[in-house]
Amino acid sequence: MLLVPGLVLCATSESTWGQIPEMFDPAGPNAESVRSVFWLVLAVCTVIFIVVGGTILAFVIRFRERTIDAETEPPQFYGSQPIELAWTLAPALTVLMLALVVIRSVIELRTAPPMQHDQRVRVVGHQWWWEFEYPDYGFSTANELVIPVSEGDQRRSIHLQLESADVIHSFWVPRLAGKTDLIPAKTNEMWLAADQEGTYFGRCAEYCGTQHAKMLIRVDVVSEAAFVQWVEQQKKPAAWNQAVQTGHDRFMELACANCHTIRGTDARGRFGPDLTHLMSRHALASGIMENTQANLTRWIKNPNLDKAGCRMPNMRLSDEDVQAIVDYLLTLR
Ligand code: HEC
Ligand SMILES: [Cu+2]
Repeated sequence: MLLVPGLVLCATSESTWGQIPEMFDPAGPNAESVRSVFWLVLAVCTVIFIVVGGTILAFVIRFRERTIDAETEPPQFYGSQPIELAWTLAPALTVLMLALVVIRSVIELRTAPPMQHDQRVRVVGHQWWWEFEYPDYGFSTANELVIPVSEGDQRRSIHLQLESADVIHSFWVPRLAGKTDLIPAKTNEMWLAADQEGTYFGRCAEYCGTQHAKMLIRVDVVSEAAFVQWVEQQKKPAAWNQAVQTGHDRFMELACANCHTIRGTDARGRFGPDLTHLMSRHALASGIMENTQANLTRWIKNPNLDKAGCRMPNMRLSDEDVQAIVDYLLTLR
């Protein structure tokens, strides 16, 4: 039964960002230590399973009743100190050993390694999207985290400061790190580092409401040079383009500006994603669809079509308004 929602979840990510979470293929030290703990625990449990299951099976066969003889009972034994001691001590030692290993890994994962050039990102979980703020550079983006690769003498650890704007969420990018919850009124921290350039996918791992399944994360790990270039681009305010003046004006007049920020304009809302460089993102609304003109139009016409119950209302705009606003948004590169 549990498999069904699991398969549905996988199918959702398959159709949008094309991958299923892969904790068995780590791309960084943090995910690697999670994997080794997993294998160790699995190995120990497998040995226990074989010993216990095997003994039960052997005894069932060896001591099964061969002749039906209800009159006499088999011989009864009571109490055996060595046996009692053995079955108390062996599990206690096993549990202690596993606990020590897990505690060591947890401490390791909580405290960042002494790497240079640390990068800080503030992650805020919202129903149902991710805010990624880069406090060192003064800009904010959504759903797609861009970080520099950590290799050679350019070791980079990324510090995430995790917060929530509403309910509990959980940040999980399996190939880079284990999960950490985002809890209202509390700040959690974690770090990660990526050994290989590439794109890694994740998702919210704590049920947070109806569209929890559509709260995907994309992490782009890029070279140092590409990262610097990306930061420079993101730092700029929105480009000004007179050809889309109507769309710009409609955006400011309608409620859009109350929920969204576009740096360099009057739009300073913080409730929804920052749209200053909207078109630099690959997907819309936390990975539910590709960021294309057609999808943008569909989204603004009625966000509920693709993300029912999402926190952006259907504004019932006229087709001309939608068209004008989309033309404007397309210039936000
Ligand atoms: C009540 C607040 C609110 C209003 C008003 C609002 N939005 Fe949104 N908007 C949101 C929220 C919240 C999201 C994130 C939805 C999600 O992913 O679940 C969002 C998402 C978006 C996105 C996708 C951003 C991304 O990076 O994926 C775009 C584009 C957008 N809004 C444009 C608009 C436009 C244009 C208007 C005005 C016609 C508007 N919004 C009005 C709250 C609002
Ligand atoms: Cu969530």
